[in-house]
Amino acid sequence: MPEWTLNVNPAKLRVLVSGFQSWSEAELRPLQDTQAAPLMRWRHEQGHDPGFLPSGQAGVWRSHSVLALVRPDGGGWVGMAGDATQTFVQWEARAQGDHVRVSCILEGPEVPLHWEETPDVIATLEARAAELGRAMHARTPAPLRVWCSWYSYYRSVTLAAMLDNACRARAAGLPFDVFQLDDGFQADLGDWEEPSAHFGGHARDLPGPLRELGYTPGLWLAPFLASPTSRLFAEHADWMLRGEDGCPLPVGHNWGGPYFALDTTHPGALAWLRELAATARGWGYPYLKLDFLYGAALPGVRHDPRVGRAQAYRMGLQALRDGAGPDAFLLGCGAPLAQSIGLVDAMRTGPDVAPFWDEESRRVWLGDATGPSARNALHTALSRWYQHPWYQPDPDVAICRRELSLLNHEEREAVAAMLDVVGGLRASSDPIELLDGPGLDLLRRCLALSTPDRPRTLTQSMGGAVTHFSRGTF
Ligand code: 9PG
Repeated sequence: MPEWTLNVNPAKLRVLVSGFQSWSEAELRPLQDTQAAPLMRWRHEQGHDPGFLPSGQAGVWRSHSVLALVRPDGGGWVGMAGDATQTFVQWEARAQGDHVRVSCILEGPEVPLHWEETPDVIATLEARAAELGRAMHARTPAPLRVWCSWYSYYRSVTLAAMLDNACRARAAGLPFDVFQLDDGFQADLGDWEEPSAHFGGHARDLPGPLRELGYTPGLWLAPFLASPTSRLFAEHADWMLRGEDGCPLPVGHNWGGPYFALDTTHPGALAWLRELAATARGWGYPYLKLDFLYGAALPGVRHDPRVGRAQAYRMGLQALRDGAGPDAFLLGCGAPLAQSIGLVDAMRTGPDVAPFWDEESRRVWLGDATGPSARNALHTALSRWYQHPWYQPDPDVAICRRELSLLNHEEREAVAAMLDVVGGLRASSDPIELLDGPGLDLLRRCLALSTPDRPRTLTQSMGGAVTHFSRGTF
């Protein structure tokens, strides 16, 4: 295990960390603070790497792929993985008396590791992140403007609501590129081809009318998951990732109970994934939001024990890419961050936005900042600004409506401004009929993409925003 000792006073340093996957926390904090360790052990898998949990000790910080220590003058140290196709690179910084110890665990084959002192942490982080992006053949297509059903209709979405919103958006001249159907259209997790009872149609009924309105159809899938009640699980229990006890491993808790994940080293599961993505494409969806992808990257017992979890994850994602086609636009969500480079076009880089600012009970008292809130989403997405060269970031939706929301005027404006700072995808979930004049104006501002000369100055403002967090603004 590579280790370094820095003769520097820990009290003077801040540490920049980034968690396992989209929803895991990323932040810049005083090194002597305590990294939040979630108290709800049964929820760990959803936001944290169960193989590398925060220690919960003051002065000990853990981070995936990237670690930076920042001095007050902006100089410091940067650690970065040189490759993530088969390896998880897990950093730890530990304050010890008058020095700091940094170590790095490689889970998977050896990869080049960059660990260096620099007079300019921001510049070095960006340069190293760009190198990792190039090494893994990152895809960074043009960003898209997306309407997504989740943050207003949640699982009750209907075909009629999708069409109503698309018609109203067209009539109002709202410049969306994609209309994306989220969770709720399917009978069960894994049974994607059967509609839910309430949807009022089939997912394949939507693309035709959307195209006529001038929008690209988008579809949500959690392709690596199977619920215990699904036909997929009943017919192919042998395709599931297993625990040491040989039983299918529960990989999270949502949709009213625990759920399982596919073992993406199983040839049957891989063929099924290719077929699923090809089917969605065949229904008319060239934009796929692939959610809960972390499930295939968890530690567990696999059909092919020689394949590590990072490689297994990429085999599953590659099968989806092969089925969807090279020109499909794939948005990763709930996905291991560095391990997805080159296979997705865009990536959610924080937890879900919610129509309220903060949920202090879960964040502070339960030590879990991976839950939905406007605060958690912005805090995390902003702290990953240097990941731009890995894919288009998706900082999640703006909320412009006043109905069905607890956000006040300042909070709505703050979300909109921060999304603009993050850049990448622009998205909204607002039912168009709930938007009054000021709401429509705010939405139009949110959908205005950054001009091409923006990133350089943005980078500077991002550095400023990140510095802000450490003063406790968020
Ligand atoms: C659909 C949603 C939306 C959303 C995604 C994702 O930990 N959890 O239980 C958990 C549940 C849902 C969730 C994230 C975490 O949201 O980010 O945009 O697609 O799924 O179910």
